[in-house]
Amino acid sequence: MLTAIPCIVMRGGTSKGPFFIAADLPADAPTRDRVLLAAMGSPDSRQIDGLGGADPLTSKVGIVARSERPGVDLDFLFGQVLIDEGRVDTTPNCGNMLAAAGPFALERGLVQATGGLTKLRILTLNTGMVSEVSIETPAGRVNYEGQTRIDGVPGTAAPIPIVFLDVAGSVCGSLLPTGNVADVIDGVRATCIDNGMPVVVMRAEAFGLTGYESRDELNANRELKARIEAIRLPAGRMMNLGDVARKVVPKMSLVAPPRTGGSLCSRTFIPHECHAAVGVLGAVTLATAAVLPGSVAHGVADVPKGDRKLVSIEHPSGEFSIELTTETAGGGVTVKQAALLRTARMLMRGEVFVPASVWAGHR
Ligand code: NQM
Repeated sequence: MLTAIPCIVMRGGTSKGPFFIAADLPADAPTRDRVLLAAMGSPDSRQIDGLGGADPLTSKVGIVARSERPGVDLDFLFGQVLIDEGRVDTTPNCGNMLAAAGPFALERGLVQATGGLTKLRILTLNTGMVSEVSIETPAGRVNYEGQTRIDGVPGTAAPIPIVFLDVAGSVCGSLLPTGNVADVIDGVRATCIDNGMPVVVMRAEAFGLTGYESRDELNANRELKARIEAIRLPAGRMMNLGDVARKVVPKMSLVAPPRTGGSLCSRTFIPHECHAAVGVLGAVTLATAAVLPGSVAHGVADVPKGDRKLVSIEHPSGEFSIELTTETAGGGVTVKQAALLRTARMLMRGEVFVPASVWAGHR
């Protein structure tokens, strides 16, 4: 016997995965996670018995509900479904999947369109982050087609601007959770920072790299991965994340001077595979590191002046621009707001089937 669960497969930014209405899934988290693992086909390196794409960027799920909180339209829970392990990690945010949460909610009637542009305030339950997402809704329907290009996705689509309102210390409790703008971990200078995503920023040079290597080249470098993990484990403890051996944060970013006219070049391990581009909040956090005097990134970044600036993070498949609003006082810099553009697309609408032995459904 199989249990059918309604879902829509959405691309959100440079990620994709099935989106569910929270009430369509089991209420208790362990059963919910077993259902998600069965739906995605984990654990299995090919995810052959499920919807997962056998890549961290396509092994993600979104769970959405109408919010009961004042001033918030939707609650969004992001799940990173591990591929080789039978686990769902809900510790971090995902700004890419977030871009698809609003269109999904409109498609499923959780919220109604308000004129040609629908602005939704979405609470990401993973970290308590609120963002304002704008979706084109001419004649009350989500418009997916448009002229916005984001690197890592072919073609163009309708823009989905996202404004992050308060992301400092999203998972770690503070922007610089070690209390320092730079530390030395296992002999490598590192900035441990969380402005939406816990990230350890290090110079590519410290690993004998240029920082311009391809994703495939870096993914094939086992020695490098072992070296990075040896730094990640103590960094996780220093960042108030405890034992991170089985967590997908902190992400590990290797940075170098910009090479294609941007502000900072990056290669980010999420945390064991190199990202094809860069995560949304990973990019916000890297852009923040780039403007913080004394950080590992600041020394190599080329950032525009002024308190409202576009910081362009170069990555393996292009660049990602973040508009930062900063405040400079007493020699210190504070990031007040980060804004960026994503796109999303509805790919498939239907039901996913999981064995009834995993969950028999709501009765
Ligand atoms: O940083 C990948 C992605 C992400 C997360 C990752 C993300 C973010 O590109 O906000 O979007 O860092 O695991 O989807």
